[in-house]
This record gives sequence, structure tokens and C-alpha cells, in this order.
Amino acid sequence: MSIQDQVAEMQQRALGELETASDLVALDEWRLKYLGKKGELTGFLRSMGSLPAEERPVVGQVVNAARKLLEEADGLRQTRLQAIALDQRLAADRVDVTLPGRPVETGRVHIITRTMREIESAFKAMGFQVAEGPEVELDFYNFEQLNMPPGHPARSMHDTFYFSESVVLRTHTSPNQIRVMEKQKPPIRVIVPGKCYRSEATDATHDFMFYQVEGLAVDRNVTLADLRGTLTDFARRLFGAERKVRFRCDYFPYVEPGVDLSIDCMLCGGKGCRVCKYSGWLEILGAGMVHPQVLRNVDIDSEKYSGFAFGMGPSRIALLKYGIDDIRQFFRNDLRFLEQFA
Ligand code: FA5
Repeated sequence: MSIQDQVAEMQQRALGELETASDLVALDEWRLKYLGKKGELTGFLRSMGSLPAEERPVVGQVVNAARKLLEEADGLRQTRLQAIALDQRLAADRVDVTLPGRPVETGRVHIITRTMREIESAFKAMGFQVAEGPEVELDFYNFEQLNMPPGHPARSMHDTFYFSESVVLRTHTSPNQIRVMEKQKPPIRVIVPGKCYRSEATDATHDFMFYQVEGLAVDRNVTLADLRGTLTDFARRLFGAERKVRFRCDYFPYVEPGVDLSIDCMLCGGKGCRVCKYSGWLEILGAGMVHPQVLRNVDIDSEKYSGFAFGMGPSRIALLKYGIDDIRQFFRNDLRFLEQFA
């Protein structure tokens, strides 16, 4: 058989096999077999060396024509098989748009964060700004500038974590009264939320880490009536417009006079229950008029200016607001507890 006939036979066979290549893998194999480097067509080109010189161009033409034809057929078959493969994939992966969606797990705002935000927005509505201060604090700010020099008996009310004699974990947010007044001159209206630490034996109402929100207002002619008005408004914004409030004398070395603020117990309506310890009242914060010495400590003229300060614990406020019986629940990270306040 002449080479031309052999090429024609191979071409016929290749076209026949191409029709039976049922997927892209089979097509690859087919391509290797006929068009690949070691394929049959290349075999013919190689064998041309043994032909007489005048036959070579003719055979070369026949082989090239066959290559062209097979390559075109290959391209067509490939397009067809790709379309079939795509159809199969689409059929297998069909999306059922009528299926109900999978629920997306969303996080929740922690109940303490939520309470802090409620407190912040109550004071923002009254023109207070929000500031921050360090948790690792100097004894100087935590105690000394607040009229509690070393050895002062009031220090014993704060069970303090000491890093060194002069560096503590802040036991309250009040050092920020000093920090704010050092930087800013009156008029001042600021609240400072943040974490505080006390080396306490913990119980249902005491934790060793808790939040406080400090407040400070300093200006000309600020009086105890302003303190009462501001804090009464705050208590009613947070606990309901019908709340009764009670101010009583209290003692903090950095205010004079000092007071604490209670609201009538919303659980028993003031009749007396376990939560209010049968008193009908719930204490929510400590406050007072900024002590003139504290103003002098930061070079504010106490003859011209006066102010009030207050400090509250959002954890205790959240306990009361949501009827929770143990403050330690907040940071145990038990989702069963936290999810209740979604
Ligand atoms: C103070 O810390 C004062 N600095 C508040 C103050 C500021 C008075 C400005 C006057 C002027 P006291 O120790 O009472 O006060 O704490 C304030 C609030 O912090 C408490 O009412 C309570 O809600 C919260 N708190 C105190 N200790 C703990 C604790 N161990 N665990 C949880 N909350 C606490």
C-alpha cells in the first residue's frame, strides 16, 4: 500500500474513532494517538526520510492535509464535548431556588455592652462627651489627687491590685476626673466608661473585674441642684419615667457633700422584696460636689468654678434592670445565659 493510501486509511480510522470519543478525557487520548509528538501522523513524517526525494513533497502535502482535517475535526468535537460536559454539570448542580435559605448565625451585643451604651446615650442626650483612661493607673491619680494620700483610711474601701508601690490596676474610674481636668478647662461635661479591678472575695454582687461609668461636670455656678436634676433625669431615662429617686448622704473623700442615689425597686414597686433587701430602694450610684481641693490639685480656681461627679457600676445596673441574680454570670461566657438577652 502506498503512503498516500496508508494516510487515507489512518484518516478514515481517526475520524471514526473521534465520533466514539465520548468525553474530554477520551478526546485527549485520541489527540495523543493521532496528532501527538509520538502519534501516527508524526510517524508518517518521520518515515518520509526513506522516500525518494521527488515523492517527499507530495507525501508531505497529503500528511499536512490530513493533519489539518483532523485538527479541525478535533476542534469541533472538543466544542461539542465541552457543551455536553457543561450540560451535565448544570443538571447535576441545579440550584433549587425554592429551598428555604440556611439561617445565618449572627452575634449579639453583650448585655453589659448594651447597658453601657444605654447609659452613654442617656448622658450624650444631656450634652456629655465620652472619654477614656488607662486601666493600669498611677497611685497618684487613683488615690492621691483624689484626697486619699498614703495611709488615708478610705483607701481600705478599695482592695487594690498593686504592680508596685506607685502603679495599680485602677479600682474605680474616678482617676479620670483628674486626667480630664488636667487636659481640659471648664466648662466640662464628660463621662468615662471602663473596666475597674478590685481584689475582692467575689459574691453575687461583687466581682474582681467590673465596669464603671464616671461622670464629671465643671462650670461656673454648678450646684447640688444640677447634680440632682441631671441624675434624676438619667435614672428615669434608664429605668422608666415613673421611677422615684432618693438621694442620701454618703462619703467619698473627693466630693463634698457626697451622696448616693437610689431608685424605688421596680420589682416590688417599693413594697420590699429579696432584690431590694426588703428596703424598697435600689442604690445605683455614688456622687457629690467635686471637693475644692481636687479642683485646686488641677489648678482650677475653686472660687470661680464648681462641679459635680458621679460613678456607677453598669454590672449592678444590669442586674437590677434584667432581674439577674449573680453578677459573676456576665463574664462566664455561658452562651445559654447570654443568649437570653438577645
Ligand atoms: C466608687 O468607686 C466611686 N469612685 C464613685 C464616685 C464617683 C463617687 C464620683 C463620687 C463621685 P463605689 O466603690 O461605691 O464608688 O463603686 C461605685 C459602683 O461600682 C458601685 O455602686 C457598684 O455598682 C460598682 N462596684 C464597686 N465594686 C464592685 C464590685 N466588686 N463588683 C461589681 N461592681 C462593683
